[in-house]
Amino acid sequence: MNVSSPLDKRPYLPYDHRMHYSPDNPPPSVLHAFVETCRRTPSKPCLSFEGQTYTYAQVYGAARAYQSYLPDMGMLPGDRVALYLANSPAFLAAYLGIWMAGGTVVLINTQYRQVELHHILSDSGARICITDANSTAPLAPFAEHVFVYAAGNPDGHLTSADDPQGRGVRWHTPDELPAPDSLALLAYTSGTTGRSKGAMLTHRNLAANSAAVTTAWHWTADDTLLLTLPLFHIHGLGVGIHGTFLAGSTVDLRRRFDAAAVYDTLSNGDVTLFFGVPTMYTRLLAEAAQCDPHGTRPAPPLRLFVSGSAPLNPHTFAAFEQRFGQPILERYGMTETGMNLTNPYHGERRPGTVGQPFPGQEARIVDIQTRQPVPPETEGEIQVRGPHVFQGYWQRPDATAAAFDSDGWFNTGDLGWVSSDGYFTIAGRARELIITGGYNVYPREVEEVLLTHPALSEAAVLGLPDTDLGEQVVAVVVARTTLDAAAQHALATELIALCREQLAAYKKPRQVRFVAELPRNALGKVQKHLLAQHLSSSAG
Ligand code: MLC
Ligand code: AMP
Repeated sequence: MNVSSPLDKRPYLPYDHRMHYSPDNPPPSVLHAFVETCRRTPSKPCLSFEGQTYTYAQVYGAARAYQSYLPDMGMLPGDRVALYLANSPAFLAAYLGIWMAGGTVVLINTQYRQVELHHILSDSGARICITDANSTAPLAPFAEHVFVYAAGNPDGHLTSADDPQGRGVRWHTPDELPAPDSLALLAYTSGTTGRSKGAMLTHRNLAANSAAVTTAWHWTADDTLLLTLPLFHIHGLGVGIHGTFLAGSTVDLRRRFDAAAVYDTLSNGDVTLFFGVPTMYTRLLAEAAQCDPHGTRPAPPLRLFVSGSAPLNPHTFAAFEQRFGQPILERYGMTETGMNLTNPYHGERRPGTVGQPFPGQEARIVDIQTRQPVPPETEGEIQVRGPHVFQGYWQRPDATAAAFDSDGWFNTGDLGWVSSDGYFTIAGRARELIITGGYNVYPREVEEVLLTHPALSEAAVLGLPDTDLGEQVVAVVVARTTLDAAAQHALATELIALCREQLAAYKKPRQVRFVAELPRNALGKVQKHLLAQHLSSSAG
């Protein structure tokens, strides 16, 4: 699809220096918005992390250092540069620095291991991978193909954090920053074939989405976001960080989610926004019940709680409202599109639904077979369209063509329906996908690893309901020989360890069940719904 080269000086509309971005007036890029905030309010706190606060000028300075250094590492404008970094100030500096140098960021989950790393590094063609001192080991096998650079301080803090006021800084001018239609991100999203695909998002896509999100949620420079989501996925990065930069606000960034620490921070009144996956909300409720069994403490004084990445159980919604004094705002998004649908900021937040299109975007339901729009209350596939939708899959014209219809609607692969008053409900998935604690697992990828074990003849992976994670990964396997209970137990342990070694740890099966054969339909396809029914009725 049409992705221009970086820094190509293509003309674009001048952006509004008053910084009231909106879907009608998005910045050319998130980087433009960031630099504009730096220029206007250099000494404003941008980021706090483990006891240290960094101003916008300090983050800018650290990003600029990457911009200068990357060419010394051999980077050329237009290169893809991989980030394999945990949440830290260094992540943000490297991220912005790659953009300043005209590069495309390739996001990699730090839990990824050999199978995923091999695929993403070779598919993206990244020649440089920025990591931290703690994460270099899994990259060792790839050191011949990518230049592995361990960023700054081992603890992820910024090394060049002098000049908090940004005195003496010459800020980038807008025309020194990437062109809106150049490629900002390659975000890998697991594919139905087991091979993940790089979703190509331009600077324009990201800026448009963030302008819609900040407008819909009334996000302003006065906000402080508590962010515990990982930055290598679109929820933490595209919603949390890009929104912070567009609004010119502050982020309290954590290395990871810790229910006790989050509950504590929410209660002390220093933050105004919290974004999480449903598992975080169920864990926060459990934490509140433990710390305040009678519910006598005042509700945390936050402005907004947002949930997404997986379905929020209406019971969790109700329990949270009762305990925390406000309804969670549920929204729906995807790596390929950023955020698509949202419950309203003002107005009814309807449990079990994901609300309506963000401003400046469209969404509709089409019949699975005919691909024609269906009336309200009728189930079909959700399609979305707008300036936030990605440009296609990296070097996968086949997959790109299949993802869009001739009018430019993107097929999300999610099933749902819309009420007569315009609220969308997600009813299921057209593709095989397990969502566990907000992370996506494609069964095929796990099955392929399981089947490398010589003791197995067949394997099927599926998701079963889980009170903490929403769904848990379960493997159903057929052994080549009959095994007694002890041998089954030993093999199950081996299989889990095999997946743990080859794949991200959250993809490993939590249970392995042995069956004599897998149920198949007349075409030979494994009938996973029958397996799920069977396992649910014989749980244990
Ligand atoms: C961690 N583990 C998981 C898991 N997270 N297993 C299954 N599902 C998960 N989600 C495993 C670890 O690998 C580890 O395995 C063990 O559980 C304990 O790890 P942990 O680090 O203590 O986990 P914890 O901190 O409890 O993490 C749970 C969590 C986390 C919910 C906080 O999973 C999380 O941050 N999820 C958010 C994911 C996210 O950002 N998704 C957005 C994608 S973008 P072992 O073997 O080491 O013991 C998207 C678009 C959109 O979806 O709409 O937003
Ligand atoms: P990813 O590919 O990691 O970007 O995950 C995107 C998928 O997460 C979507 O296609 C949905 O299946 C799911 N998802 C995101 N938000 C929600 C939500 N609020 N409710 C249900 N599913 C969601």
